[in-house]
Amino acid sequence: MMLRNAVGRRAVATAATAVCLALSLTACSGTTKDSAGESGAKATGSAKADPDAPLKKGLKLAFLPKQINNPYEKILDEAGIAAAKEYGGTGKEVGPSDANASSQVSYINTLIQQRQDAILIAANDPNAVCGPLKQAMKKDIKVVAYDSDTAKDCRQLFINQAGSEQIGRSLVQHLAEQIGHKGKIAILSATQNATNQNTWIEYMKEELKLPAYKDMELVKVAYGDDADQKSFQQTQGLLQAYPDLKGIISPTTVGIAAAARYLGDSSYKGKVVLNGLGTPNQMRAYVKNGTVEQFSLWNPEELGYLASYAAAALASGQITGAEGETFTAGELGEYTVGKDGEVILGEPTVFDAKNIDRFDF
Ligand code: RAM
Repeated sequence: MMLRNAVGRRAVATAATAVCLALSLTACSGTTKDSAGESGAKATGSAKADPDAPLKKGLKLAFLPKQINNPYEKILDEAGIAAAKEYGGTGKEVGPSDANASSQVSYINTLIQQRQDAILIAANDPNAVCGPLKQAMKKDIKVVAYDSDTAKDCRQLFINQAGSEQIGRSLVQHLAEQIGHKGKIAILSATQNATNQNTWIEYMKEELKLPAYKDMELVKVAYGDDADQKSFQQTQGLLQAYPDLKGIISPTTVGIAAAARYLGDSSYKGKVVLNGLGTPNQMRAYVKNGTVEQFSLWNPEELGYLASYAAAALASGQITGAEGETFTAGELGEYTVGKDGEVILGEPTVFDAKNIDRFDF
């Protein structure tokens, strides 16, 4: 079994169902509004899917994360590479050490020269990578965005961790409950161009417009660039500028861990609520010492695994990226391609002191 956390996966499903029941229906509907625009399937031209085509042997996959030194992206890519071994292919991870808008471009060009069968990309910018990705697709290299999307016509599929609307809205809902729907809040994001964070933040802002949040004010969106030290300093800056801040949402695993480290050693510990997206292994200590009460995430191993199988299905002609096509993602089972080439992994899980020790990633 390639997924290290197979037991954890079942736990995720169970915990997610429980969380879902505890949330409003809107938060659990899984609908996304961020999929307007051109269909990713267009890039495939007139190719027809053959659902019975076997997965080709010897496929070469390249994973291009936002940045290689991000522990979250590492989990995704290692799981995707392990999945490739399951179906007789090979995978590798290449990528920049910072998450700049254009830092991935030269890597894409090299991967095209190497004639990879598929490029999987967690995009640092929806448009900066588009030219080279279109070149790749012209040369029949399949392009799958995972974690963070490109513009829709620059890839054939986007493997999304969960519905973007659900992620954004539920983070506001959770924080609001923790601070009694009252007070100043801030967001500590990743880079200014990150497609995934920006989409989630749009939905956070939408949620905050509802009457339930009339006594809450979003005072600032800060950017830590998914760099640990910058995220730490941005947290410090937020609290200096807004000493009466009640809560911070950090929808990035790098940001939330750095913010927790800052808060945990400061007089704000236990006073300023921190919520967002983190990995249990990075956040465990802060949950145990009372700095953080809860945060969310999906299983990143599953996301990498699903993306890998989706790329193989594309490269084998099982699917083209058109809405309604289905494919089997190994032990995760069957998935359906949604609107605009989006495939959704599942529901996020909320982690807290009660369940965090059941997870190891
Ligand atoms: C960071 C990255 C990544 C995001 C997670 C939640 O690791 O910004 O893109 O999905 O956080």
